[in-house]
Amino acid sequence: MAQDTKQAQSLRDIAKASGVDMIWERYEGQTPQCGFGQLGLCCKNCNLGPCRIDPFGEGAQVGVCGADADTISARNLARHVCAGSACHSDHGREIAHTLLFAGTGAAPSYEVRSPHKLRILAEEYGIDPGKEIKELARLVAQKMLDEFGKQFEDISFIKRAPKKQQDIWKKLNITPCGIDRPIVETMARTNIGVDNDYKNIIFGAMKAALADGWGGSMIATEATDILFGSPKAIRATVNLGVLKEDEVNIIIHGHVPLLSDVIVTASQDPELIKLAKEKGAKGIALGGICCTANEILMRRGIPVAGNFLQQELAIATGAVDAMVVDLQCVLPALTKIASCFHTKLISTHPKAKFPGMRHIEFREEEALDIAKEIVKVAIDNYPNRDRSRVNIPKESMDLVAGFTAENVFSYLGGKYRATYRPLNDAIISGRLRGVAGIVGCDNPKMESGMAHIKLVKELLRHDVLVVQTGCAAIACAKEGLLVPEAANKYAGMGLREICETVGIPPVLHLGSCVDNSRILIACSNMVKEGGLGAGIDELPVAGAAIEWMSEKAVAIGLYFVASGVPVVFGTPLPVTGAPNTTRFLTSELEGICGGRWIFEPDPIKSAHIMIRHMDKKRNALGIKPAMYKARTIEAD
Ligand code: SF4
Ligand code: MSK
Repeated sequence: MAQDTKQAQSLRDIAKASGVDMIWERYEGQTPQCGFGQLGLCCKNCNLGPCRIDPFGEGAQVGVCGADADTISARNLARHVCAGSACHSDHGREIAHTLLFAGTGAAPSYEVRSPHKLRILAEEYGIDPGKEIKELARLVAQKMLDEFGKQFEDISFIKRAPKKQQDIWKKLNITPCGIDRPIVETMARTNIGVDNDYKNIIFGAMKAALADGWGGSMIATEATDILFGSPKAIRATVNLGVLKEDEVNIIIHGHVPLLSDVIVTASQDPELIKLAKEKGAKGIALGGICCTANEILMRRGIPVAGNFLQQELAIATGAVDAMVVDLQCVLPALTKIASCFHTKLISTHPKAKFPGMRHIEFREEEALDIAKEIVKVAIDNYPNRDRSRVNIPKESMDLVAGFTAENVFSYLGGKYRATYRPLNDAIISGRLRGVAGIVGCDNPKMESGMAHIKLVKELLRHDVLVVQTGCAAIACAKEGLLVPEAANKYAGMGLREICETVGIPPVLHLGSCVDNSRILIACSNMVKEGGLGAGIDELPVAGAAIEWMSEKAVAIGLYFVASGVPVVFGTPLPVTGAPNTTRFLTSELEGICGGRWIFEPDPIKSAHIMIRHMDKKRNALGIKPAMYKARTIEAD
């Protein structure tokens, strides 16, 4: 049994002894899960239904309105994409809004920490970058906010994509005009009696997904870099072992770093540290969960306590004095487990409240005062910790995070200038076979995080450089794959040579889920650098979200597919009861936009699908095959 699984099991046993089920038991309680739902064959889009299609061909083959399996499954998928795109893009809007506040002075806790990036963005938006910083912040933020409401004009960052991709999108009429509009339009066409052509519905969904990847998520990444600083490579620690026996432990969980960054500042306040000491603690320790963890990890070096599946486990350690949540990926079940321990749960966002959770509403204008109030709740709760029930797992691991599309390739050997030349040359020479993006959630349907880990190890030994975001990055970090030493242990000869020469890990942590936009930019930069074809679809690159669970992952998957990248999902999208929709997504799309979906639960087989794709692309480019044979690695 893997270390992480053992750790989870012992904390699950503790929860069980308190009579509380965790996500694994609740999943078991749902099995067998609804077959119609899994196949994408149920519809409740109107009150003529709910309807369902008989997958065995004996019962109804159309709903009351006449919609068949392909229409129903495509509409359901499109709605998932809209929800996922809306979620990430709304996150982007919030950060842009705070950037505006930083410019107007309405939110004194925020300032521009990366003026350099602000000036670059200003130039891109056609604003004179020589203006004073606050004015620039205002103007750039306003441009970003305007992107959401555009009606006819293409979103600005679409110009960052290679011309080939832009031309494909234009021809398919899926270039997003605005960010909100394609999402609303796609929701509208999934209504009863509107769009009934499964292909047309999926093209609509692609437009909404592109609005996220090249729009809302990209704005989230850029505005966060401007406000909180462009990340640089940074070493930190990961796993529940980062919790402290003798300090006030505060877990920050969610996605949007507006509050969590200020909590980091509040936790360093001498008055609050003094108060913590008066209560008997040695200090205040912060740890993150999910993507807000990734945000404060890569900019502030804050330890990561865990990924999605560890949120309940963290509370079961008995050592968390407060868990502060913003929004996204926060389980409503937290209130149940917290009721058995002393942990105070605090929701903070007006859009994300939880019955049974204390709500301290976050407002940017008073961010630091609110953050201090929250930290004080945790400190006051420290004396309530029952030492006899504290079980902090000993596992923790080092990791290096903080790579971006701008900095990664100066680390990769562009000593005097940030250039993609060393990367492209390494691929062209065959030292590197290709690049894989391994991203997304973890899922109780699989052994926690293990599918990511097995997939990544298999890719590494075949000389594939891996870039990661989200909970997948946290899972692999816990396994020790995100430190330079991992190259020696796991990488093939070519990848190892590169990593050891420049001192980087073979797996590069690029940030949170919205930072998948960094991967799009990195791919575009590889094309621009030259020698690897005219479009992203020609690159030897592939993606996987093998343990996906969120609708956001579906949106991410689709914007990569639409951008020319094949994407592996471990459990299929809920479309497989509809043969035409499935064939379109998993095969025909490749001839249209270069990317397609692959459904493969086995991580080793998944790795080989990705490797074969890279080899096929290398061959088409006319570049040499991979230089080295796969490295043989003894099972550890
Ligand atoms: Fe049934 Fe059609 Fe209504 Fe869906 S839209 S619930 S298939 S009648
Ligand atoms: S947090 S969306 S579980 S990656 Fe981004 Fe993790 Fe998936 Fe949430």
